[in-house]
Amino acid sequence: FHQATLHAQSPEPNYDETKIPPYTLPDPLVTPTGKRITTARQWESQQRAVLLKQFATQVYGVTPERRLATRYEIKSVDSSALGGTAIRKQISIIWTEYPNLPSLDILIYVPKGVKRPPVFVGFNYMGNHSISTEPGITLSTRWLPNRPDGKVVNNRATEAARGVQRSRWPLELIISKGYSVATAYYGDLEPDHPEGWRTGIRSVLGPPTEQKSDGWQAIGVWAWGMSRMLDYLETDGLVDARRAIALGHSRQGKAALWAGAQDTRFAAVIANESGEGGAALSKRVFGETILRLNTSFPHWFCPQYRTYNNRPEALPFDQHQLLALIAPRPLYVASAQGDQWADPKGEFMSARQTDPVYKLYGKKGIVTDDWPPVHTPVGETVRYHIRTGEHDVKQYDWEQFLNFADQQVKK
Ligand code: GTR
Repeated sequence: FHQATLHAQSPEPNYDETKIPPYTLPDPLVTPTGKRITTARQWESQQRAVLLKQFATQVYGVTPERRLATRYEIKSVDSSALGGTAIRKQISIIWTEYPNLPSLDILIYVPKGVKRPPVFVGFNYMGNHSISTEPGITLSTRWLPNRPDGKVVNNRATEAARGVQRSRWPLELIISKGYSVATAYYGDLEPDHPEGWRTGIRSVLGPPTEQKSDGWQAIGVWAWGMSRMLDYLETDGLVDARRAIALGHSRQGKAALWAGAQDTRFAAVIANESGEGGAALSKRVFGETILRLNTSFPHWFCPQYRTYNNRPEALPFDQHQLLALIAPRPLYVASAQGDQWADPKGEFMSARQTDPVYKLYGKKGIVTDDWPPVHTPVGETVRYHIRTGEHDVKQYDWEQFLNFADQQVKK
């Protein structure tokens, strides 16, 4: 995507702490007119809406308000999944006004013998069949990115694609801890390429052809989709939708944060290696930049965001304020040492900066400026860790997320 333009305009990514240009972060408790917020009530009545609007108009685009009419179709229920430990259910959200629009196909695992457990809600990258080798999972027939290993060819999954991302979804562990999982393929809503909108939700809701500078794009669509999954979960007696944990990795971490910021029904949010446009500070120029993000992925953010290409200092806010919009709900930001592109330290600093807002609610976030060493989670209601290894979701990450959920969500 536009590699020539990228090279013409942007220097090599910076990985040198001493070469970060000086910057100041806006205080989340100061309003744009300079007024200081001192109570949770003021935060909610004055600052929250202002910040939400800034992120909508400057970064992710405005989420359309129009509701699409839906019908939920139960496709399968298997009460002896995962060796008899779980119920596996597949549900399609059908957009009834638009019969040609692909359905959103949800896959749910619920531990047996647990009454209405909390539920992790998050998109997968390669189709529901990619999270487990269980043959009962419908093989996605949607557009998928081709794989060099030949498991996805001509943008279609083959039987060999079952379970290709199962290491990212340790279902046995999650189920054994008493949690359920609801996932769907993010491409059901918009295939992840610049022309993907033509077959997705944006073909009927706020298409680019009608778009203003603050028109929503793919990250906005995926965030919206998380809320639609939650709509469904609220109708399913098997899980407790009041304890739904929005979870996302990388680009889906960006979407999960934006979903959690807008939709306070999510009881907690987990952003794994979400990086630039997610948890990482934009003004801290390290790893990926706004310019690179908008150049590689022109379909992710609203057109207005491009005006900050190469000039993050002009942003009237930074991503710590997006994280603060999750308050007072539990928030987990996770990084990996091998993922410098996502600026692990910038993710930590951003999470740290939410502390004054959590304090308004009597909650403790991350109360240290010291970036912790690997494998040392820090913080209470807001938590952070960095692990060794590359950009991915690992067993280690899930173990921490589950501990966190035990303490902050399950109770
Ligand atoms: C990268 C992108 C990151 C992150 C990542 C991912 O190419 O630059 O912002 O979103 O993809 O989603 O894996």
